[in-house]
Amino acid sequence: MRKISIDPISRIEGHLGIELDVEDGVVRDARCSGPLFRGFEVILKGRDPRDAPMFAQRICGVCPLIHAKGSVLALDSAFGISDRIPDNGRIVRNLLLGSNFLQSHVLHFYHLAALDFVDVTAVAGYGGADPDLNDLRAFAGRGPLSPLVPRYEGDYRFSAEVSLVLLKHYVEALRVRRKAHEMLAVFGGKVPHQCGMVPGGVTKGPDLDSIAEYLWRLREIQRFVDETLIPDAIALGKTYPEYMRIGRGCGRYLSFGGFSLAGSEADLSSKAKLFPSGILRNGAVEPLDPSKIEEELAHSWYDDSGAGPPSSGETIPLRGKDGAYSWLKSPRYEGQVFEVGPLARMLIGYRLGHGRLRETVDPALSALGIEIDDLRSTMGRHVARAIEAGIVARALEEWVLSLRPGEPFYVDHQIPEASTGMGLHEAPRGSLGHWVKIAGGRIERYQVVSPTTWNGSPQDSKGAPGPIEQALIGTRIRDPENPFEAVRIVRSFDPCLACSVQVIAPSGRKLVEYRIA
Ligand code: NFE
Repeated sequence: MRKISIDPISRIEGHLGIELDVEDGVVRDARCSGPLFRGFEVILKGRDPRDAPMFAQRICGVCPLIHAKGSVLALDSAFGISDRIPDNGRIVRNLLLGSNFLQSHVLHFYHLAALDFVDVTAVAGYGGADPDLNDLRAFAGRGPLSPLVPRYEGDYRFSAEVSLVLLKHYVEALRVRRKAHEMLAVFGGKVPHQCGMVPGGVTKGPDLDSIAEYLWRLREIQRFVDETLIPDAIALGKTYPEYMRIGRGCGRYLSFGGFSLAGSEADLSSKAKLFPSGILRNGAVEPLDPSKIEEELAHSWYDDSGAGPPSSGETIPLRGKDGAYSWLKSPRYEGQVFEVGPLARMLIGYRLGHGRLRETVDPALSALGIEIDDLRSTMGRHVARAIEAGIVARALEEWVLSLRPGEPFYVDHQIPEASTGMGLHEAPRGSLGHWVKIAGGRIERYQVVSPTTWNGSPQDSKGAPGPIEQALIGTRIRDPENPFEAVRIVRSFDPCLACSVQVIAPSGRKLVEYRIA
């Protein structure tokens, strides 16, 4: 048995390590570990509940919007106003979050994952006049610079000519992301930590200027998504067809649903959502029941007494606990392992025949010559994410054009002395939940379960590995010194460790000392 340790994995958000046991060239066991502390749940205790969105969105610079949204949904429900949010407020919230979805999906494909398959060193041989490629060549020529190199050496199959086209898209994608940030700032004031989304609605109502400012940027991004991102993802799928089978994972999928089209955002069963909620297992979609979510701690550095539903579970750090190997907890639904993210949303929505999903997905499936269930794989996650960007971009256009200048965008409310609230919504990387308990008008408890906590979770009490671990197990590794297959699988989940671990010790007590070698 050979052990491979990749720690930290580069080109993801935050610190994630994996350890693989490899025998006869095949991964027999995998451990996925989040080695960092964060502190938001504890920081929020004792504060005015209205502080929560401002603090929570600082959990992560990549997906701050969804933490603002999870938080305002939890507070809307705690304040008893979930079904009173004016349409303008609901729609502007969608516009804010949707801008971040586009930014995040473009970021992941080009700047985090593509270089697993595209040889960036092809730019060294570029002799043309394209300023983007010349900039990239100059940057790469400065030496071994992250995020380009060092890297595990993959089997790069695109010709030098096609690689240069894809690398040009890599640079263009930076400008597209800036446009998406600008779109967000139209209604959110600033990025990454906006000030538009608040309990009760939003702080800025629509006017014709802001609608136009948002729309022209959106149209540029739409064009990039339709004409560049989706074709590039399909080209990747065609060029690396075996990755439609590699890294399949646990085969169960979960979605909290999101982007309300009408009515209360707290109504999880609503069909009026861009992404439906549901549980996909054994080939069928079942309704989501949030009371069936529990966090297990068998292999996490926490005291076991804190296990249970997020609404009552505790976060009691216990570094050095026997058998533990991660600061991530293990969220489970009815005790089972579930994958979350764009692939989960697509499989659930497709099976439910939801909205215009089939119209968008079917052409991509036929271009790839595959069925919907073939997407359950490393490459399927990339394709699903790209297609989803197209779906979100189209929906954003409809939403921004349905705003009504001059009509309400916020509802006034009182902060209750005592209450509880839950905010569930889909994030770019999957299902996100915020739970709040208010006592004496202040936050008494706050709990966050992020998408990467689901996907990157360690083994549970029954010994079932988490989704990323299951996707790694069974993979053939050609060269243990150069395990590029493993990082390709891990990156397809788009993990974010900043989001996944939010605990610190009370009052600065030292929990563990790291020596950086
Ligand atoms: Ni930090 Fe996040 C998203 C959330 S992932 S990126 O999307 O919530 O755990």
